[in-house]
Amino acid sequence: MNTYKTYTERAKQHPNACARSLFELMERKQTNLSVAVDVTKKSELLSIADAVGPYVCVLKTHIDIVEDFDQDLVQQLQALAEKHDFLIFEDRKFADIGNTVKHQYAHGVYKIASWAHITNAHTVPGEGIIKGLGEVGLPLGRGLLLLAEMSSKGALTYGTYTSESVEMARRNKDFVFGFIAQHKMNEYDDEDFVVMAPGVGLDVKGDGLGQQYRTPHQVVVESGCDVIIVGRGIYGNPDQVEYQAKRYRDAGWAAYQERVRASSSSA
Ligand code: 5BU
Repeated sequence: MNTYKTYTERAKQHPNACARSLFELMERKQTNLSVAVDVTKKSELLSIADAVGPYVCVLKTHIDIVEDFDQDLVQQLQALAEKHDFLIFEDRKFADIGNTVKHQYAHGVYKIASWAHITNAHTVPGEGIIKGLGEVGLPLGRGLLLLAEMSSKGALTYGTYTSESVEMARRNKDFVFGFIAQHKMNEYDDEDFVVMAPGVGLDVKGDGLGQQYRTPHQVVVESGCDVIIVGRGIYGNPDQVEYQAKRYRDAGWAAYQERVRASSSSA
């Protein structure tokens, strides 16, 4: 089934509050771009977040790589999220038993649940990981993405692993609103998982460490993903951050519009 609704239509119908806010924000700002800001200095993270802020729906962090992390960083990130109207996604990739991830999500140095609207988890430990994270995240209105497919070469996330991950999401729709994946994951007319896809680049095909890049057109039009995640393609050259953010925003949005047009003309 290859019909695609607009983000606005999906916002109106989606049962998950986090997905609704994301779709509304994407349409309001006309962007399906998420920037992955993988830098190790607080000042650099904040300055890139401020520069790309107007062009993104989601800012993706790896907070544990920031050498001078402090609570002020979190407050400033939250202020930028307000200023520019974006959601914060901590790409924590939780991967332990429910009881452990609960603490990793709520406590420790980072207190991720207190500031990240979205986080993600591997499904390798089984469904307890979703239950554990949900005990912390659900009361705060947070949303969870499951890692159904990775972008890197040789990843073991395929076949039964991926389909069982989708089954886990189906059983936990109150908290899980989608996937990190490389393809659209919906199988039924009444389901609407958000797919955020990393491994997006317009200029190179890989990074020599296993990453594999596809274009926004391949990701959004051909594979039906909803949000493109771009890291080094945007912040790799410090002089071009804003220019590249705009370029990827335009490419991602054009791909989305093409998909909607193609879908309405074939309906
Ligand atoms: P890049 O610089 O565009 O290659 O960064 C990609 C980001 O997405 C980086 O933060 C990764 O940790 C993240 N990522 C990924 O590349 N592939 C995956 O399958 C998952 C996350 Br899950």
